[in-house]
Amino acid sequence: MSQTTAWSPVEGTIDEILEQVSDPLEAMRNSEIPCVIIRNAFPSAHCEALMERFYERGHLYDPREVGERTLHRVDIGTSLGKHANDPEAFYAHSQGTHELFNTLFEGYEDPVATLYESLQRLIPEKQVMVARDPDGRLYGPSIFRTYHYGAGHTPHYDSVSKRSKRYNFSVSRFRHQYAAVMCFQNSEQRGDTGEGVLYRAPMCPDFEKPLTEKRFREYAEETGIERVQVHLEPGDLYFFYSETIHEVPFIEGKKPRCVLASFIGYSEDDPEVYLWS
Ligand SMILES: O=C(O)CCC(=O)C(=O)O
Ligand SMILES: [Fe+2]
Repeated sequence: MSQTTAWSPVEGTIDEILEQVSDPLEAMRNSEIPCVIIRNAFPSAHCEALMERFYERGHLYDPREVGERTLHRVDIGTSLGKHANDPEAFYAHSQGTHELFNTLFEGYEDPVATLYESLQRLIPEKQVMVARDPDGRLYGPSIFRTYHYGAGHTPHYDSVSKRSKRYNFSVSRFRHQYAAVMCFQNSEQRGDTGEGVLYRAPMCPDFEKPLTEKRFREYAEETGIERVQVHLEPGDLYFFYSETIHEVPFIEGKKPRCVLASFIGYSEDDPEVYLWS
């Protein structure tokens, strides 16, 4: 990669991406590129139809109109972060997600399979699989996350081992963590809001203070850290190094943003690559 190239996503079909960068995961880890975007990885018409199905079957709803009527992210799937303190409940919930996903996509292509197969094609030398514990119990494979008005993520990084220190989970064995995110529905886009932002900032101790003080965005501006916003259409799938600082500026407008997302555990010298959510 030439040093003079702007820090911008490598995108296109999987073949087009691999022509430009032979080891995309390494290029992301080294901050040579922010992410790869597989355009039209999944049919956008299937995203729309599945979104309707999620509402019809009650998996998706406006959190301000249901239950406690408080704003929160609506998830379809299992989140390790939410269940980490209760591994038994986590594996039981994960099993429920596998059962749900077995029938949820009937009549359409399976977006979780698309996500896994796409990663497998990017790293053909590895075995891409659902994360599992030593007894074979599976983690949730992927999760639909729906962000309504006011929801998002402030700048952060994700690492089960380095940040969350969840050494009791098998995924902590991997040296690196990535994320795969497929757009299912965009919010009304207003400038800066509603779509993911990546900073050219693999986590380092200097960032702790601005992150905890919730002023990383200002810090990045002051110190000249590059940032890119990732513009996606339904069916586009992007991969990034989740140990680099990233955010999802809070959603505006009536229409929620919905994505399908998995984390990825990867080590250079480990033939297996685990995915979970
Ligand atoms: O939804 C996104 O674009 C990124 C969400 C996020 O922070 C993650 O997957 O780690
Ligand atoms: Fe994240």
